[in-house]
Amino acid sequence: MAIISRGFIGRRPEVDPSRLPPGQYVAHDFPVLSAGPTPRISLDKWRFEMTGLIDAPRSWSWDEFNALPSETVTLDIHCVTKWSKLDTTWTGVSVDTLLEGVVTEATHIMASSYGGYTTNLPLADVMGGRAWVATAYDKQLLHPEHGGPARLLVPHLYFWKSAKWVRGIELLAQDQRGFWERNGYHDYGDPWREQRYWGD
Ligand SMILES: Nc1nc2c(c(=O)[nH]1)N[C@H]1C(S)=C(S)[C@@H](COP(=O)(O)O)O[C@H]1N2
Ligand SMILES: [Mo]
Repeated sequence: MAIISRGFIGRRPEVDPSRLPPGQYVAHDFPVLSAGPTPRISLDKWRFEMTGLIDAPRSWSWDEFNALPSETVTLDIHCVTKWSKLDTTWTGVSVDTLLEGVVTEATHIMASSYGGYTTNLPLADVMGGRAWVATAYDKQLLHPEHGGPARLLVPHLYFWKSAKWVRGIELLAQDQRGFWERNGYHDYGDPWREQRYWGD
């Protein structure tokens, strides 16, 4: 007679604990976290703009943006509300590609979204193959609730830095706080150092 334990059958595949930042648990669904309603942006009006401290501002229409070289990457994301999602697959344009040839003295950026959300990051953190403007999740066009048409993707920082419905990046001469950063969230937001809130 075989004794089959429910615990054994029902168990999820083990997660390598070294992939989980302190205080995080693994989510198997894909939660939606939005501070306001989901903006609907028609693709013929959509643009991505690079402004601020830049020799010449840059701007792409949806078609121009989609003609840029893109990458498909699989990586882990970490939300400050403590869920992490492992091995998520995204397709998008590396911010390095968008910055190619830019001459700037900027040290920081502000990402802005359709709908008014903002979040700030050091310029260095969106360079070096660590940030994308993603237009697809799991090889499907990005669902509006998850930021479609396009969202910023900066997986090495807490997920509030990955602005959904992103409309542009402003290059800044010094740091400025974005929406959550003014409202109690940490300025930088490294999940491995648990930089969740002011003072962490
Ligand atoms: N424009 C915009 N971007 C946003 C948010 C938001 O409210 N508005 N929420 C942030 C937060 S707190 C998280 S955790 C993630 C959630 O992304 P998801 O809804 O695709 O899981 O988006 C981030 N980007
Ligand atoms: Mo979040």
